[in-house]
Amino acid sequence: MQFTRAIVRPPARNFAAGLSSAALGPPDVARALEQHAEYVGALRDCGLTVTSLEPDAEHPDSTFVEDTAIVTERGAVLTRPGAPSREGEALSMGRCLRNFFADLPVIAAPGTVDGGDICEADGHFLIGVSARTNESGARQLAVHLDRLGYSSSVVDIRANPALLHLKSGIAYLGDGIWVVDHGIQAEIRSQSRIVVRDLIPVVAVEAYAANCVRVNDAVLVAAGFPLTSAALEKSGCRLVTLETSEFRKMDGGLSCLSLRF
Ligand code: CIR
Repeated sequence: MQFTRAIVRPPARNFAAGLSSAALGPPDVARALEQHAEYVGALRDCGLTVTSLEPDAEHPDSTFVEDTAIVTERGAVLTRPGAPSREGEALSMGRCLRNFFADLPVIAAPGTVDGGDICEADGHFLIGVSARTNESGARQLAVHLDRLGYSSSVVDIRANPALLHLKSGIAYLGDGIWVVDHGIQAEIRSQSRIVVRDLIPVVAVEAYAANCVRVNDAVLVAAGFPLTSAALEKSGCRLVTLETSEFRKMDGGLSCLSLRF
């Protein structure tokens, strides 16, 4: 899919009050803002028009906009994020997305879905069931996607607590190219509805690098993971390397920082 737009939200001053299991210390908010600005610059360089929402200090995790919606070529679905402190983030995202999508179905309680658990591959959606996305949310999302003409299947990552979200461990780059964390390779290979032409394995010491993002003709990758970057380059990807240290401290990566459509 060729993207023309992205929605982002810079971190608020209390970004450090968000959820984290990373044990890497508190993020430096000024540095996070710089890294965010570089990320937005990279999206613009890829040809995207970027809508930047106001920072939202009521929701310190709200810079991770990806979790609040599933946006496709044919329509969007507003999620109900699985962490109670993040549930309210969907409200303002809904206001923004209604400018682009007349029909915006929502995931309803008791369902929960975090967008970070949803991975699209050529019209098929992998739905990660995780500590954040529950079975009710996955079922509701599958119905909404079916109405849009998309197929979907579930990948249960609950036995893999190192992965916060499905896309913490996998990325689809198009043309059958997958980037996959060492702990989830068998699960991805067993998915019968996707084409796996080239599986780029991510070794344990570089696990964070699995969260990379294809944006048109570029792949955004996190700085500091030479093995994964070398493997991606070997597969013919044009890499844009970005520093994400402050978002990593809050369990976030490159995909989480935008909705792309
Ligand atoms: C959270 O725990 O919800 C945030 N601190 C990190 C969310 C990262 N989002 C993502 O991977 N899609």
